Amino acid sequence: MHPHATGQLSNLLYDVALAAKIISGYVRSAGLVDVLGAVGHTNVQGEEQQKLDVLANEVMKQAFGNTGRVSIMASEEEAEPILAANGAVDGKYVLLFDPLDGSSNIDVNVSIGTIFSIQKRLSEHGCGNLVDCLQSGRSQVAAGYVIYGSSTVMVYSAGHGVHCFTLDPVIGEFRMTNQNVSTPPIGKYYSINESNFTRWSPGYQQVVRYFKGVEGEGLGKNARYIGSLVADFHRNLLAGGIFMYPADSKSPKGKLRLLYEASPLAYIAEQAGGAASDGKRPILDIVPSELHQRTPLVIGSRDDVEFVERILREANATPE
Ligand code: AHM
Ligand code: MG
Repeated sequence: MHPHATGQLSNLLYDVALAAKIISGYVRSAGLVDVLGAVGHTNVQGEEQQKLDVLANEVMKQAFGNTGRVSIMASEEEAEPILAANGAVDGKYVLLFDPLDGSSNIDVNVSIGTIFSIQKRLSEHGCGNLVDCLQSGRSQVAAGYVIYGSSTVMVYSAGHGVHCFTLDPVIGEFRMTNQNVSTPPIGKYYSINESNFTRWSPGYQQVVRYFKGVEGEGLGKNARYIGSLVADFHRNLLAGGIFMYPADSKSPKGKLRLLYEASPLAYIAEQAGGAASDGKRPILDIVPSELHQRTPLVIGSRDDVEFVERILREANATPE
């Protein structure tokens, strides 16, 4: 498919796999060694950092920073972009990541994950800058996540379908366990933090009433909410379903981050035949203006996402 390929992107994906194995090792030994609990300060998002957040962030920086393949990185845990090898390399890729997503689940043995997004650097040479990080999700060259669940699974797409690899602990390597994943067009699950119900717009409240089956006909779905985006997304990807984190009166721009969470998962969703929206437009079409930009997120089975967009449109068109 790519006769002029240099192999750098493939190697970058191997770097992801290496980082995933190291982080998985820490996660699997949590409780046995001193990696649980908070570090005692907050990150750029104003959220309390956990020891594993910090460890995973360091692992990611070390796994990619000296390879020569990446010139600049950005992490959900750091305020500013991170220059690879202190700016000494001009690798052609940009890496954006959430080193350990689902912080609130770390200490209680619930699935957590690492999310990554790979873009090509815009400038030909040099060490990369903020502009390289602020590209729309549509221009990602690869993206994916690793879920530390009942097994460790790496899911990625480089624009030709979605593929899953399970870490075989016996040989210490990822083995392909699911090729060309296709998500059902209509799902059986809906996933949303319903404790925010009174903070949502009437449109989202309506959507959830339909999904609960208290209004509308035959739309009732089963509720599943883990509180780890990667885990909620992964279940819905395989079984069919929709995950929503709307803007609300507490988080008027939404809670989840465009570059480290929404965009990479939107890329996977679309590659698997699903969809991802901020309620009005595809997540992948949003051109970010800030590194830590937040967005509402509606993601999963294609028809379910379209349904939500329609209900929101109709609710907005209805005079108060
Ligand atoms: P984090 O990146 O600090 O872990 O926060 C993101 C997480 C997502 O994994 C999850 O979907 C969401 O926050 C859950 O939020 P809430 O507890 O408000 O339902
Ligand atoms: Mg996160």
